[in-house]
Amino acid sequence: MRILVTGGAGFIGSNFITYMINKYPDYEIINLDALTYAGNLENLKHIQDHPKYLFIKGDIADPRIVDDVFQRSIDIVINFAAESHVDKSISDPGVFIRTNVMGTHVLLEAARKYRVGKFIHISTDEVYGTLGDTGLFTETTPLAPNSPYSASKAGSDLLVRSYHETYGLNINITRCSNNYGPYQFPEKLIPLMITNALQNKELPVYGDGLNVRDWIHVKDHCSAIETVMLKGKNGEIYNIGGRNERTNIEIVKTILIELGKPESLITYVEDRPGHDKRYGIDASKIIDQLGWIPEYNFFTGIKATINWYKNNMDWLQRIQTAAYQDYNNQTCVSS
Ligand code: NAD
Ligand code: TDX
Repeated sequence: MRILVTGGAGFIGSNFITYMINKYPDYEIINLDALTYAGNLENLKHIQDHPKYLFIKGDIADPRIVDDVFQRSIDIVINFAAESHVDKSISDPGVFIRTNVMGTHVLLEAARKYRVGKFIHISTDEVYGTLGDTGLFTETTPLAPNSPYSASKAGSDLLVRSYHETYGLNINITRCSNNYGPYQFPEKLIPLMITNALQNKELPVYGDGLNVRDWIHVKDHCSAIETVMLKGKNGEIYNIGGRNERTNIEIVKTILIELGKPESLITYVEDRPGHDKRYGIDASKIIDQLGWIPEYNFFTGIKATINWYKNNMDWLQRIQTAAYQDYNNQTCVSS
């Protein structure tokens, strides 16, 4: 079994590769990643010399590189590669369209040409837009993305769907809620707040802090993707979530308490434009039909995550000083 993971140097992709290499030592994993600012090969230092793991530096939107990679007889593609930060999509949407929409199209064309066995597209609950005070997103909730990021993800989802309907490509789309855990780039809420609190800097909370996100530990997301890989029904979409809805301010206060830092570090700042009020995932399809079971309790998971960042300040500082990019340059092999 040879699996192509795209975007494997990022937060979820690197956790997924580690999870799979440990659990399936006979599977071969190729990690194709462009090493944007969000790609960090230090996340995979522990397996860089593993005989079943190969890193290739390359852009999923480059048809030549992608074609080269697909000549290696790929059985399954798992597409994590994306621009993933909503705030960046507001200030610079173009790169989101290029990577998330056009890059996915390049991968789909190669999957079609080389008759890949399965194409799993890692998407997000943000494609459904926002919820009011009640209700949950199901797989049939209409798409109503509100940011350039979520619109580009919705666009890629629809392309993936069309390659199933038109060309018979074996596909699954997964839509997961907000992930937390080790190796998340410190631009996202939880690692940013932990980093700032550890360094006694202000914690910028958007608007009133009452927006709600549905948090899941990244390892539960990895096991859900594994489940879809093994048991997902051709053409199906699966929502993934841990039923852990929290307001942002609750998350921030939990971090401050755990780190023993004062609430005076909290600073309310101007709200994010188009800020989705609430996400909540109904994951009953993957649970009932495929037997996936999330394992992490939110309070133990978040405490372990806070401790991970506290104990890995060198990892954080190497991002802050850009030293991780030197490591990337020394380690990578271009296609
Ligand atoms: P991330 O930003 O940490 O990592 C993205 C990775 O993709 C990086 O390694 C980057 O170098 C790589 N990449 C970017 N552009 C590329 C390109 N053109 N070609 C090849 N590689 C490229 O993102 P993440 O948080 O790990 O998210 C991974 C996937 O999961 C994304 O598709 C995202 O939309 C989805 N997702 C994320 C969350 C979350 O909470 N983080 C939740 C649901 C879904
Ligand atoms: O500094 C901040 N202050 C703040 O109040 C940041 C970075 C965020 N926030 C708020 C905005 C959101 O309500 O916290 C919440 C979470 O923000 P992000 O970490 O940026 O995540 P979100 O916008 O919810 O999107 C995330 O989840 C779905 C990921 O970034 C996406 O890639 C994923 O698809």
